[in-house]
Amino acid sequence: MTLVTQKCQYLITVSTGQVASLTSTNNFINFCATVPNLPITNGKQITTGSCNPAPMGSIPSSDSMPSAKFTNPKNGDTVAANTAFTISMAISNLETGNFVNAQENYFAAPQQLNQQGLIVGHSHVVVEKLTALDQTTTTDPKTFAFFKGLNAAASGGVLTAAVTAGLPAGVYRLASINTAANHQPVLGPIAQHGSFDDAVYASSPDVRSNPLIILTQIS
Ligand SMILES: [Cu+2]
Repeated sequence: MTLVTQKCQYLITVSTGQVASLTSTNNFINFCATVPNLPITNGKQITTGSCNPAPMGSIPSSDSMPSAKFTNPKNGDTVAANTAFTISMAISNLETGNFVNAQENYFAAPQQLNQQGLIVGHSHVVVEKLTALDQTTTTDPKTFAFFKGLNAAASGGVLTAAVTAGLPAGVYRLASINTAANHQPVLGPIAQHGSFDDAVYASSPDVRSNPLIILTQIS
């Protein structure tokens, strides 16, 4: 009942505090001309910012929205410190294994769908070190402990990434970045949807110096 009510409010009422949308008669084809302080996005990863005239592209139906769930490590798992392990993530409704040159074509083409109406793309995983599992401060996206583009197609619906050097002792957030082929985050057709990405929290304790942490984490 509550959910239905909230959904209807969202769809029907004009919420106070809404800001006016920009409007355009030509789908903003010249939008970047109105942002003269930024260079045009050119396929490179312009770290100082840019304006991208590429359209968002093809949007899947609500029955074909991607979803992902880590299968290793799972939320709350403990991983041995400084020991190789493999991240694995189940993924649905994404035609994985499609990635363009990230140095030449980053964000340079619209999202595309395959014959079945699924987004053509790939995924990435990123591991960020936290100060604690219940950290409430935001992280710095420029800093991470591990990052990997998952360029291979999923095998049996599962993507994998080898963390060959393992991770130092600590607590971490592991998150997915599910994207279209040109590395832009996937776009869905409706505002209210489940997450297209997953995030789990795992620790990599030092067995020798923190035996108590290990026992608490495992129990
Ligand atoms: Cu990518």
